[in-house]
Amino acid sequence: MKNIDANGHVRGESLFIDDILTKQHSLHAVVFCSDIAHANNLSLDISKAQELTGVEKVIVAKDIPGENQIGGILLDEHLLAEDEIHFQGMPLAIVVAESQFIAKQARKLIKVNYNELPIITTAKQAHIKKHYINPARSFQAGKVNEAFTKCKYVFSDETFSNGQEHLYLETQGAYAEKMENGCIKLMSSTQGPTVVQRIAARVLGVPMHKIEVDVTRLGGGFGGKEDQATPWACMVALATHMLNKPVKLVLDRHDDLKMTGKRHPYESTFKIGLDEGFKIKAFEVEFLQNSGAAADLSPAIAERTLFHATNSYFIPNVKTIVHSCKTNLPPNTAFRGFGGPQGKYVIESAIAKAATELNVPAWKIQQANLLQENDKFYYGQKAEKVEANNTWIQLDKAININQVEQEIQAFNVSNQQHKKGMAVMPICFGISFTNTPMNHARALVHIYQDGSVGISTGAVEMGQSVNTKMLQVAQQIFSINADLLKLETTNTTRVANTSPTAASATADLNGKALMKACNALVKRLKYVAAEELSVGIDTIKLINNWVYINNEKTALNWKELIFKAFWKRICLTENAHYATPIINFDKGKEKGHPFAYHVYGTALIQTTVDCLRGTYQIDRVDIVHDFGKSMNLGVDLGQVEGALAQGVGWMTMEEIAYNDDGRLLSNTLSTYKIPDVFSVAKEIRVIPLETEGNDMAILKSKAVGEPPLMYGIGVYFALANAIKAFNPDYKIKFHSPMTPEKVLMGLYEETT
Ligand code: MTE
Ligand code: LUZ
Ligand code: MOS
Repeated sequence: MKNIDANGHVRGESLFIDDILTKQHSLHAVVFCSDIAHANNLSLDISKAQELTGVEKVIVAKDIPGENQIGGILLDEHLLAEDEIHFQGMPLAIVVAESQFIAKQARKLIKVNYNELPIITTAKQAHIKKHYINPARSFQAGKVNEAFTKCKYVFSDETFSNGQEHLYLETQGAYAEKMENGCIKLMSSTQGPTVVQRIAARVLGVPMHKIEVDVTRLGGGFGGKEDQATPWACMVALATHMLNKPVKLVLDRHDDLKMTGKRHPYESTFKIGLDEGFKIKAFEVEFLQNSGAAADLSPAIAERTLFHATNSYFIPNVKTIVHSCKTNLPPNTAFRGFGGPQGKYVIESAIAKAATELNVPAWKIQQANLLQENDKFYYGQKAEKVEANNTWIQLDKAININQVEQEIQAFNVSNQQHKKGMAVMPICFGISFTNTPMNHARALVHIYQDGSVGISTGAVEMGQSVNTKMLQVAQQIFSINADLLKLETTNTTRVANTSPTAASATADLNGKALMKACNALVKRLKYVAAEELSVGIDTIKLINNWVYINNEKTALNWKELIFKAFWKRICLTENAHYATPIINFDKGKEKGHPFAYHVYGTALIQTTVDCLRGTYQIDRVDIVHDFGKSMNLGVDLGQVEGALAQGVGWMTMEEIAYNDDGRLLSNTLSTYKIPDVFSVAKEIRVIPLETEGNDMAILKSKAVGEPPLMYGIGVYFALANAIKAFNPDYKIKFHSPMTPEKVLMGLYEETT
């Protein structure tokens, strides 16, 4: 099935927040934010702004009727600053006016006074001062210290991976309308409608039933709207509540870049120990997560970093610890991979370090340590249906790794200005929210009396085509034409208490709930058909819009069956609930079975560096990816390619820069470079691994949203290898992104 949004998107007819036709008397809000990163004794003079013609109100913290608190995991974040400012871009006031233009004019008239305080911008500075969000988490297995003493080789080093801007095409935004009895309807570009509902209710001091959240679709989220769509929705809710008029707030790109958190930068130190056969026997890491000024989702992200610290490898003795370091940056947040990429970057750096020191190709160490069936992950889960080796072997069959290496060596011998480098990148990513209680979903299905169907789930469409997948699930079970099916908006009054669309698990969770609802309806309809046709219920089948008795088509079709059922007063609506079975995790012991299953894959990346300029290109990426039995290969290939491009951007060119004052320097698209069509790989080949699939995945089609981003990590090491081919003095530094500037310096660095 084609992506059901394709036509609307191409024709520009799909609706996003800024496309909603505002009602008469609608107002427009802009956010006045802090220009400095840390201060107290804040006072605002809003009088000049209030006086400007067309301004309805300048809203500040003391206007909030409920709690000025938007924290999710920890209650540590104000919607609007009270006495203290914690980061540059922190919202201080909301200006509401007849037009966005007037609101922006008024914003310039606000005067602010404060007492500036010293700031912290890096995780390491915070760590030294023991400035943390919450207590550290540590996982371990085996006996690490003892194991290191027995290792033939032990290496250690430091790594840094930078943040990443989500750069969803649609910036953050929301629109609020006041309904009767003090109720508010919010249209929000959020991955978490229930998060928005819960926090908006808290801010207004009303029960959740007074807030309805409706989401049509997002122009991209990538994790950036899992938690951080909430403040803007709360702001319009607040403004509507106070002013009794509809209010719209859509951040312009500059405000969005400045005010929102990003992927967490990590500074880490590792120690890796190997035996003479290059088996990794011990691994130890200390992760310093730069969490920013408030918790947001940082503790959960830190946890997933620990889960993925060993990537696709089996290591018997492991000890990891993560500190969520509190700094004066905007609170960093979920971003595709959710701390997993940061964890994997470190183990891959450790392997690259060992490979350099031992003068063997890294891929030989990688291959020697791949996870095998029934190995235990170091957090206790037994590895089942492991595809680490399979994807590696299939890749090697499709493109002989050894041969590629030799061709590259031959090329490098005979070329001076250009050098090539390759790297293999295996991935292993756990599917489920690591917080077990979040793994549930619901679906609501109405069959209307004319036979058409309306489907509601808790899934939010954000480009990943989850709506198409939901439609496919229903179509398969009802066995009717797709044009009879419609995906409704995601709305908290139809499907309540939802987990956000995240963790790549949305299609699994909501799809399974939808499947249950559809199956229950089919059972009811079969009963009607059996009665109508005077046969046993077990003989009835619904196939391609028709009722069959065993394999014989009857004269009864879907529409007539529905109409008959309606007149028989049969309920044509069903609501179903799904909660992932089996999973559990004991946070006391830090052991358990947190994931429904894992997604595997292996990529081979080839790059060429221009050794005069430091510029480079990715020649090709070959991937064998474990889709299970993909229910929509077009969609899933799109996810792999998009995620790869995003991973490549993170590892090569996207350079978030804050100055010592905590001011974002990369605050425009001229100073923050993301991959375009010229910088993605010249050739990408994605080969689906042939497997039986996994019953915990929807229709055996494995989750695909986040895992392939981590193939991009291989590009860092492929480039480092190309530099090494030109400059034998080059010492690989594990400091991403590998920008052309860094490549150039590496090409010409000398041993000191
Ligand atoms: N694909 C598109 N086009 N746009 C997005 O915002 N978000 C990614 C991924 N793919 C995203 C995307 C992230 S971060 C996640 S968690 C998953 O989609 C969420 O959707 P799923 O659970 O349906 O895979
Ligand atoms: N969000 C979350 C996530 O709340 N928990 C998770 O485990 C997770 N994993 C990936 C992406 N978002
Ligand atoms: Mo994705 S980081 O789980 O929104």
